[in-house]
Parts: sequence; C-alpha cells; structure tokens
Amino acid sequence: MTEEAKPGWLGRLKAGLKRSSSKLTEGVAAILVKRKLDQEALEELEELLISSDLGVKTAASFTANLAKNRFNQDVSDKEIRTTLAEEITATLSPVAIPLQLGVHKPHIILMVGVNGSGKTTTIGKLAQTWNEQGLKVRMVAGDTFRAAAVEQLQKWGEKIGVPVDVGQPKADAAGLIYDACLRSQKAGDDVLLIDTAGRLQNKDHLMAELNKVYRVIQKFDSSAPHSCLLVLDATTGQNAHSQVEIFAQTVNLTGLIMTKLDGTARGGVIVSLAEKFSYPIHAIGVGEGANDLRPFDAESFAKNLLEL
Ligand SMILES: Nc1nc2c(ncn2[C@@H]2O[C@H](COP(=O)(O)OP(=O)(O)OP(=O)(O)O)[C@@H](O)[C@H]2O)c(=O)[nH]1
Ligand SMILES: [Mg+2]
Repeated sequence: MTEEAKPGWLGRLKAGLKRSSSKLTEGVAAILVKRKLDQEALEELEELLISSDLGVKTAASFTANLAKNRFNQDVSDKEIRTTLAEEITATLSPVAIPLQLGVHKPHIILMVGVNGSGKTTTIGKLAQTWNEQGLKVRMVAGDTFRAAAVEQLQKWGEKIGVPVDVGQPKADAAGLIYDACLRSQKAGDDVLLIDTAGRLQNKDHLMAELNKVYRVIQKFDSSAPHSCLLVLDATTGQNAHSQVEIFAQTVNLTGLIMTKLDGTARGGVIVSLAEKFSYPIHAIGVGEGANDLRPFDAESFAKNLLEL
C-alpha cells in the first residue's frame, strides 16, 4: 500500500464499517451507563456481540474473560472496545492472508458465489490492480446465460484494457472456460480470472454445473484452479455460513472475499466466519470502485469495527 493511498483507504474502511461499528460502540456504551460490570451487563454484552454477528464462541470467550478479570468493577466503554478489538484481531489474524499469485502461468482463478454477491465487480477490481502492476491479465465471462453479465465484464475489460473471452449466448460455460484456459496459456498470460454465474447454494443443478466447470479446469491443468474464491456479500450476515458450507462441498475453495462491508450493520460476520472456518480471507470490499477492494488486514479491521 502506498503512503498516498493509505489515508483514502482507511477513511473508506472507517466510513464503510460505520453502520457495523456504530451498533457495537453505541451498544457497549448503553450497557455500561452508570453501571459496574455486573452479571446483567455481561449478559447484555454477550447478546450484543452475538447480534452483531461476531460469533457465539468469540462472544462467550470475551465475556468470560471479562467476568474473570473485571467483575463488578468500573470499566469504561473504551476499555471494553479496546479489549474486544484485541480479541477480534487475534481471531482474524490467522486468516488474514493476502491473495498471492503462484508459480503457474496462467494463475487460474475461479470466482464463485451466490447471485449478486460481487463476483464480477471483484474480478474487475483485481484485474485492474494486476494490470496496473504490469501483469498480463485475461478475464472470461463464464456467465453465459445473462447477456448483461457478459456486457458487465466487457465494460470492465474495455475500461482497463484487459481482454475478455466470451462465448455464444447460452453456450456451455465449461466448454467456453476450457477454451479460455488454452487461449490464455498460448497468450502467455500471468492471470486468468474466470467469472461464473451466480447461483444460490440450494439449487442443486446449478451447483452440479459449477462442479462440472471446476472439473473441466482441472482437466486442463490438474493443479488448477490455483485459487477458487468464494465471494460473500456481508449484508447477508449469518447466511454467509451456509454459503461457505455448500460451496465447499461443490468446489475446493481456497479462500474468501467479503464485499459490501459498506452499508451493512453485519460486518461482524467476518469474525464468526474466521472463528468457524479456517479459510483465508484475502480481501474486503467497501464500495464499488476499483480502489475499494483491499487486502484484508486483521488489526485495522478490528480497530475500525470498534471505532478506535
Ligand atoms: N457498496 C458496494 N457494492 C458492491 C461491492 N461489491 C460489489 N458491489 C455492487 O453489488 C452489485 C452486484 O455486484 P456484481 O459484481 O454484479 O455481483 P455478481 O456476484 O457478479 O452478481 P451475479 O453475476 O448476478 O451473480 C453491483 O451493483 C456492484 O457494484 C462493495 O464492496 N460495496
Ligand atoms: Mg456477475
């Protein structure tokens, strides 16, 4: 991250997390008004953390520690937030792993997720970043059912000057993707980003189609896809858990990207995901622009979530 980009990004992260952070900050302050940290306060705190999607385990262990160390003492809301931020940082640190391109050429990335989670936008943002770094990037519009989906990716391609492979309307996605892999290899690309149609995790036939896409990519290169990323919309809150579970049964997920952390009070869900699954969380999105997607940093996330 350059020094120039830093203030802008942190400002956007802070602003983006505002709804999630206000809920926590105001909630903690309200619980502690003119009261020592008694049993009732501890229970209310635990409820607040659970309703903020932070996860049952994080909520329970945090309040248990408080009960042990500070029971019936005067504790300021800032102190509570600071301790909580430390606990959250500890939970998030092991999974805050930047997305790395490996030795394969092209590094094949398969983007999966439910409808509207932010797959296409995230692909555009990643393509722009790597293209600016001088890497040879290609995108493939694997969502062949919606003309608008193809156009959306083509627009990104035109804007940033990156080729986009498209198929015939309603063409078999797996065939198109296989051809794109071949073309990308021939062209000597560094990265191939594969967009797929959104699919709800309870639609079996669509999940089977995704599995076919996955197998076709493996047929092209048994080590591929080198990254298989599940894009999660933070506004869906706890539903993100079932999305992770079902997609992981269909494809070999290598990591998560969480979008739309702006405009939701449910940003805490990232903590419960880290608590429950050990998938790397590579990046977070706090807006629609290319600069609004950044590597996930545990400490800055936790501090901004608690308005510290
Ligand atoms: N506020 C906000 N909007 C986002 C973010 N990421 C994506 N969006 C918006 O969410 C909407 C859906 O994003 P897409 O990238 O089209 O989602 P998708 O997963 O490709 O959707 P389907 O192809 O329909 O499954 C678009 O309007 C995006 O601009 C984000 O981090 N913040
Ligand atoms: Mg899309």
